[in-house]
This record gives sequence, C-alpha cells and structure tokens, in this order.
Amino acid sequence: MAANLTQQYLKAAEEYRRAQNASEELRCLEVMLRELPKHKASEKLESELKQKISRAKKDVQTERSSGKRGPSFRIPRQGAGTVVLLGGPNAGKSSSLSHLTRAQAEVAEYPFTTQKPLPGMMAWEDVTVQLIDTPPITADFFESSLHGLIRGAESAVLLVDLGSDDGVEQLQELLDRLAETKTRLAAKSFLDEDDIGLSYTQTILAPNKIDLPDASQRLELLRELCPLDFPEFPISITSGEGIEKLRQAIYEGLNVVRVYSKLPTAKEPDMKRPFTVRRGGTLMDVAAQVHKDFVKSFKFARVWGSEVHDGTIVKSDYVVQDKDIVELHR
Ligand SMILES: Nc1nc2c(ncn2[C@@H]2O[C@H](COP(=O)(O)OP(=O)(O)OP(=O)(O)O)[C@@H](O)[C@H]2O)c(=O)[nH]1
Ligand SMILES: [Mg+2]
Repeated sequence: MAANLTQQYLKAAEEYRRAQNASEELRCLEVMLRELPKHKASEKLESELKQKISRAKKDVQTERSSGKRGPSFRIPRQGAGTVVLLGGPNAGKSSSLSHLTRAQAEVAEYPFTTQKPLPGMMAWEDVTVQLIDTPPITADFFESSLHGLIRGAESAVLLVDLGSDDGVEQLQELLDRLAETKTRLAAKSFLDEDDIGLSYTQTILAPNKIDLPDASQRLELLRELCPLDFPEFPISITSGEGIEKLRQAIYEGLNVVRVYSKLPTAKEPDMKRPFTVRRGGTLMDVAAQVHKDFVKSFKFARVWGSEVHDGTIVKSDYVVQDKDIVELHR
C-alpha cells in the first residue's frame, strides 16, 4: 500500500469507486494521479493510474460518439444515502423493500420474481434513505446494471433465505459470482490499492425468515459454512422481528450527521428537512448542498449545537455535529 495518501486522493478514490460513467472516472483518476505522492513505493500505483486514465479517455470518446452517458439503468440518488438490497432468489429483498418503504415491489413464492431494480424511500427519524430492490444474483444470473448500482451505493444489505435448505448455498454462490467481478462486498467500503478497479461496498448481513421452524439451525450453519465479518442482523419480514434494529443499522451505516439550516432573516430554523453530510464533514459540505454559489461566497456561520455555545461564529472548516443548527452568511 502506498504511504501518505492525501485526503484529496482518498476522496477522489472514493468517488472513483462509485463513478457511474467514463467521464466521472476520468475526472477522479486525474485527481488521484495529481495527488499521488511520487516515490518508489507508489510507482506501481502510478503506472496503473496512467493506464486507467488512457483507457478512461478512450471510453469517454466512445460514450460521446455513441451518445451514451453512463449505464443504461440509472436511478437518481435521493435522501441521505443509497442502500442496495441484495441476495439470492426468494431471500426476501422485495418483501424488505415493501416493508421498509412505501414502494410496492412484487413479492412471490417463486424465485426470480424481480427482474429490474426498484427504489423506495425508508424513513428513519426525520431523514430518508433510498433502498433499491434488485433481481437475485446466482451462479448463472447477474444482471449487468447491478455492477453500477452496487458500486454507487453507500452500502448493501445482503439477505439470506433461512426458509430453505438452499439459502446458505445460494449466499455462497452470490459471493463467488461477485468474486469473479471487480464489484465485491466487505464489512467496510474501500478501493483495493493494488488493483484500483476493484471496489468493495460496505455490507450488512440480514438472514431472513427467522420466524420459520428450522431457521435457527440454518443460521448456525450459515455462520459455520460461510463465516463473514459483516455485521449480522437476523430478521423476519413476516413477524417484524429485528426489523427496527436493521432500519437503525442501515441509517447508522451511512455515517452521516444531520444539520438544520436557519436563514439569517428567520426566527426559527427549518427543523423539518435536515441536510445530511458525511460524519467529519465541514460547513463547506453543508454550503455546497444549500447552493453551489454558497461555496464561493461563504463568509461565516453561526452555529447552535452540542459542541459550541449557542450562536457561536465559526469558519468554513468547522466540523458539523449531529443536530447542529447553522445560519450561513455570505
Ligand atoms: N416465512 C417468511 N416468509 C417470508 C419472509 N420474507 C419473505 N417471505 C416470503 O418469501 C417469498 C419470497 O419473497 P420475495 O420478497 O419475493 O423474495 P425476493 O428476494 O425478492 O425474491 P426474487 O425477486 O425472486 O429474487 C415470498 O413468498 C415471501 O412472502 C419472512 O420473513 N418469513
Ligand atoms: Mg424480488
């Protein structure tokens, strides 16, 4: 692993991991190359970045001449983050979407019911999270649009069917299928530095149907045969058991904080619709969401929150805390 990677490099690498088309890839790769500390240990990474850049340039040309911009299937991002529901056939992906959101996904006893991805919005306190139901992944079946969806999502929930003796095997099949590609799952999202095309998406394991009689033995078997370091949340969509814990874990996995904005002229802040920014983000990240012009013209802000006295004046590098109220001035 190349040492001393800058914050800008890591940010660009994260954006590259989630890029949805060649020009996004190219932009991120160029930042990565520029930010890469140049020394002996990083030579391999440098040459790999250069190769990727020349390939991305060609892809940009192809996309332009074919009029294609990004993947054929694209779901606009909404809410505090995007979480993709994955699993083998009948694992309960569509049931989960229907239970956690208002979207009406088709649920059926037979496998391969879902044929294309379907989004829905999950509420958590005063924020919403975008969930995406997907077709099943098996040894022979892996819908091509899923690559982009998995890479582009903040995280994945991997459902397992504990209602069938095949559930554990189907989970293994799915993991093996992904292992043949550059889109994989892990306890935390990251980009493999030895092969920067290889992306890992943060994943929670949700063994489903724990209401059924043999489910607990199958869960033991799952832990034995398929030991994974993903956080585990056993659930039953039918009885509701474990669902609220899963909902909470999905939100917490986004690792965001909520910030409420107050107009300088208003007496009260808007407490209905918080902005969400990555934990560790600054006022600049909030300003960018309010309006992109705000980033340039930002002067200072007043903050009411847990870490500062009410109405404290802060600069752009102030790290926002959950439930801060900010009044941006420009
Ligand atoms: N007993 C029980 N049955 C469930 C549970 N969750 C889902 N099911 C049933 O399992 C079957 C499959 O559910 P779906 O939600 O369609 O599964 P899926 O993963 O979307 O399936 P595909 O779209 O075919 O990949 C349906 O008959 C559901 O009613 C649960 O917690 N307990
Ligand atoms: Mg389905």
